[in-house]
Amino acid sequence: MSSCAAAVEVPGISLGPKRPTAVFLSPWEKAETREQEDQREGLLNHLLAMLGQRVGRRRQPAHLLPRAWCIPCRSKNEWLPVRWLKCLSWLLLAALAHAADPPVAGYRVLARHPHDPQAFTQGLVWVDGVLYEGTGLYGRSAIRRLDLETGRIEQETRLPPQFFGEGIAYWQGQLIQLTWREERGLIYDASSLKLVASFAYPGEGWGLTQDGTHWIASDGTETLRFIDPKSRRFIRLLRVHAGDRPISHLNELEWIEGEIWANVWQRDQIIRIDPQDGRVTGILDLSALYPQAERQNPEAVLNGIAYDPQMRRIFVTGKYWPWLYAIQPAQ
Ligand SMILES: [Ca+2]
Repeated sequence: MSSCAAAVEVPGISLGPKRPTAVFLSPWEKAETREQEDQREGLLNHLLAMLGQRVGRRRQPAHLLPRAWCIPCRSKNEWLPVRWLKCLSWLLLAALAHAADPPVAGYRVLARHPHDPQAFTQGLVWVDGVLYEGTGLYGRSAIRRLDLETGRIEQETRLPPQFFGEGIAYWQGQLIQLTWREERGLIYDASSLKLVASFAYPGEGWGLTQDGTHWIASDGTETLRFIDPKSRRFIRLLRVHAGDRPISHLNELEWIEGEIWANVWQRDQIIRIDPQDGRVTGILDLSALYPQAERQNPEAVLNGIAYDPQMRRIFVTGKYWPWLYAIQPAQ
């Protein structure tokens, strides 16, 4: 397997060419491209050839098998049990693919709080006991301060109708909010929610968080942008991957104890990302929190992560979700 160029230093705002997709699929996973299918087929053939040589060398008693299950060995007057070898190749590939998958962790629900079911949640952040939410859609976008226990909107600033609000992050007494395709970032005073400034932001804005030094933003691809808060220039790109598989559609973000946690658009899983190399180190499967069967709207996807470091609880919710959950991952 090839290695990943995970962190890339870039001048200016160029994101560079997209790396071709390389995938290590288990036998039953659906290949999304011809390249993936060919790679899997090649690996299976390689395993089959390797196993065939082994069996031939050890003079496996293939004559005990029906002839229909065997193929002739080129160098010797023997028959190889090719169907057995094929099965073994598949099992080996499955085991290899499974070994490369990040572990899925359990969690426990600490509390469930009401959440505005009309909120198209795009950003969530907890700052010293205060919960903020950024919402999207044209004409309905806002930034809000919420009462955790009741879900009541304590204060709200609406965005101009031409702005589609996206991720939010707290930074030095201010809240930063990205916009989807308007290429502007908005800055609010955190205590009054008054818009105090804006800045140019090239490309699409999706999720936003910060690690104490940089802002970290997603744009719907597998690449995270590290941004210098002063110059607002992109200073580093981080490609997120599980094994050799790029993980795209990264959405809402949260910095949690040295890791980046990310929603993946239209998935009920949150992934944990190593900020050094972009590797997915774990997965939290939240599909049982608000089951798909109960959702009225196909856009009601999991989106929104906030972290309370004092009580070590993680708040999660989604677009149009009637509930916001406080959870703790299993140790
Ligand atoms: Ca967040």
